[in-house]
Amino acid sequence: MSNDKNSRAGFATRAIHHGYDAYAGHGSLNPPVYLSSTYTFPTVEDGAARFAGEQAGFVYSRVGNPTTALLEARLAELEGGEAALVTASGQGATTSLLWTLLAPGDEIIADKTLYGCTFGYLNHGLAKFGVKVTHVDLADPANLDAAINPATRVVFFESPANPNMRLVDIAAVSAIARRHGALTVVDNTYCTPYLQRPLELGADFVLHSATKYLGGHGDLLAGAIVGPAETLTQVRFYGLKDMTGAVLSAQDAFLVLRGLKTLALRMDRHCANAQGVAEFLAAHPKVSVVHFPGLPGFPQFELARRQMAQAGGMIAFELKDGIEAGRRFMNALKLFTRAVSLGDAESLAQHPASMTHCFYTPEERAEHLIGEGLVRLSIGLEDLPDLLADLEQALRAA
Ligand code: 4LM
Repeated sequence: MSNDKNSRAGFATRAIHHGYDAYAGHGSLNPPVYLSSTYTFPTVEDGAARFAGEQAGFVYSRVGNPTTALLEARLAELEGGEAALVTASGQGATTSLLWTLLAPGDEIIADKTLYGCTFGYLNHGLAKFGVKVTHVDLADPANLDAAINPATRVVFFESPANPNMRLVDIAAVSAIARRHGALTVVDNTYCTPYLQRPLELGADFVLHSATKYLGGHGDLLAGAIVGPAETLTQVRFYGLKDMTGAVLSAQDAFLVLRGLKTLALRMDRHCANAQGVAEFLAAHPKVSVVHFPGLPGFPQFELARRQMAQAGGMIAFELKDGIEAGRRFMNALKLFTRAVSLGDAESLAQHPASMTHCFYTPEERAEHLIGEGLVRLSIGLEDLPDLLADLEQALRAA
């Protein structure tokens, strides 16, 4: 299928076909996995021309590989971006991009709530190298207007935020950042491009932990950055090649490509199951609060409807009897698996304050709106009645 046809096709079709022409090779239905670290040059002059960027072709897999290049083309297409760059993990995507965009003396304004290791990298990594890190509650775009200044080079956030599900109005925040000459970076891991496309709303870069929904099976680590081709070339040759070396293997790129084939199907099921679980929890007498964008009582319900195609597969909630009840509940689960990560076929439960967000101090968690009693669920692909039965028995034990 040619790329011309693909660009007019629907999301699922492009997730399965974009960028690959089986007839151009041996007719292999699946793309080949190029297990090669290095590439041969017909002559020394050809090698020099490839290194100089004057001749198309690969030189070394730390800067490019045909299998990872196919995944990059497909992700750029799905996010509606000019180009993409894949990395060995989501963390590798964040660090490779920000090491490239920021220099000492610059400021990054990040949302209050971020995945724990992103918070760690900003505050214990970037901050050590002369980059000013300022956290602002971006749920209200007016806060950005008040904080942004000539030193602000990057505005960074997740929507929904991990783990408390707060949303950021991507269009409003990107417009303010652009007006002040700052770049907007959105971590779109929770949504995937099937549910939300930040570049179409005005963001400059999208990040992913492809470990999660894009891979979809809990069997790999991967990351991706999507954005303007020129800057991503700089990220490839500086942030990735020199600074982090966080290069994705061809084998794992193949697995992400395989995951993408079922992304639309899986997301529909994750979302339907999560809606059912969220409604069940919201009606349960032992539950004090459910954070899920698909509930009419969610404080940013209208923004969710505007910005997300569906409410996603992630839920956070708290029990009326607090953190100890939350522990009893989690230990009583039989079908839900106690594990971090998200976006897998299996439903997962974890306690952010002691797991994914233990890199914040207790004071920082309070300041950054991460409740000590919060329980996070990644709703999988099982049968909804089985999930509800497990939650019911675990809540009885809580
Ligand atoms: C977790 N998350 O939450 P790698 N961005 C977001 C994430 O949730 C994560 C990363 C980046 C979890 C991992 C244990 C919004 C990770 C980092 O893990 O480096 O692929 O992605 O449970």
